[in-house]
Amino acid sequence: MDKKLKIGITCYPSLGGSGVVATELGKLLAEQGHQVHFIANSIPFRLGTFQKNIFYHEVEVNDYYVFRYPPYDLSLATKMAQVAKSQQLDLLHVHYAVPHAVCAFLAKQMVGDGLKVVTTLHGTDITVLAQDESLKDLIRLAINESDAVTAVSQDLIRETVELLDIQRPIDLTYNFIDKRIYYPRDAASLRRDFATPDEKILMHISNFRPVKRTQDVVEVFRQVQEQVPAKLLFVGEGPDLPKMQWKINDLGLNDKVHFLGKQDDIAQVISMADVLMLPSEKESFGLVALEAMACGVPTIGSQAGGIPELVLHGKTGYLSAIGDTQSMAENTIRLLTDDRLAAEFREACLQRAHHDFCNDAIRHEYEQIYYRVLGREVPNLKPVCG
Ligand code: GMT
Repeated sequence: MDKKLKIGITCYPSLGGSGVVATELGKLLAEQGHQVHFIANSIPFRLGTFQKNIFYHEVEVNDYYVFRYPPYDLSLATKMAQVAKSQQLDLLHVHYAVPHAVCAFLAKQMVGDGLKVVTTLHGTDITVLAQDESLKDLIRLAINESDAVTAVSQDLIRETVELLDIQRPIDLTYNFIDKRIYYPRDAASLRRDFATPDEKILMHISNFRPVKRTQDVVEVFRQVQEQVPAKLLFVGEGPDLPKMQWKINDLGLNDKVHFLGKQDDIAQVISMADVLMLPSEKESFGLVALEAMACGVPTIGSQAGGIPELVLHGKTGYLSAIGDTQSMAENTIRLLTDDRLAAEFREACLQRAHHDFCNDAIRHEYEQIYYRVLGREVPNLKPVCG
């Protein structure tokens, strides 16, 4: 019997942690010989070059003139059902509850019970959207009707259960990094473009939404650079960018802050940093902290959501209460002024990222869930984590 699966994956294809995880997972599954069909409104940005076993199906939206809002969700659900039928998919794995889990539920109604649905919750689909009364009941329905539900941290499972009064089991599947991509890169020459040899580099990478508290990054940096020669590098783009630029201007820090915009090769960029700043208000996991960890860079962050499950306080970074910029600045200064401590943290980061969040192990966990919902025996797919 052929034990390889045919899997449909839907995610947000543009910048964002959930899209990154979904795409990287799809690539790993394809490497294992599974057939992976991405169903989305554009090609996921991390998909990269051609890879065997990966297919892409674009959703086209009907923009008939009577529609004030073209019904993307309905077109997506229909496309999922069409692809499921034409490609004989075993299951749909949807990332982010709104609208993807709801669309998968509709697709299953069109295709029949043979099509299984696995939903992965990533964070704001629960922590923000499930608090919205206009969406709450729909999200609960989609979660309850999925054949399996996974979440990227214990904290997100807890919050899902509490906010939506969910009784069904939710599997914990942490995010992962691909060690073939995320390892400390030689960044010496790149570093020289931004900092002198005696200056340290603080970095923040995000989509600059209010939950990221980018103002805190600036405030921490203001305090740090008074005591340690340092530069601050921002990577990404988003709505809070103008506010930050004003603040940096007001503080007279223009010469010490660089904006790199969106970047593809995050491993190369992160390898320039001495610390990563993640002072978020909400963060179900904090994929960027894992990417930094895998490149040997510790995180200075908040205790929000799932961050403490990833960043070990005092070992692979330091965590403070949300908004406590003074404590974050003190911790940053401690790390930046003690070379032995910094070396210990770097080693602990590499060990933890490459052992505890290894791509093969997490891919295997997802495969076990797939075979379970299909009622099939799990083939022996032993993960290889070094
Ligand atoms: O954090 C973002 O703004 C993007 C967001 C997303 O939906 O892509 O990230 C969420 O999913 C990531 C991957 O699982 C997690 O690492 C992030 O912590 C989570 N973001 C929040 O919870 C705010």
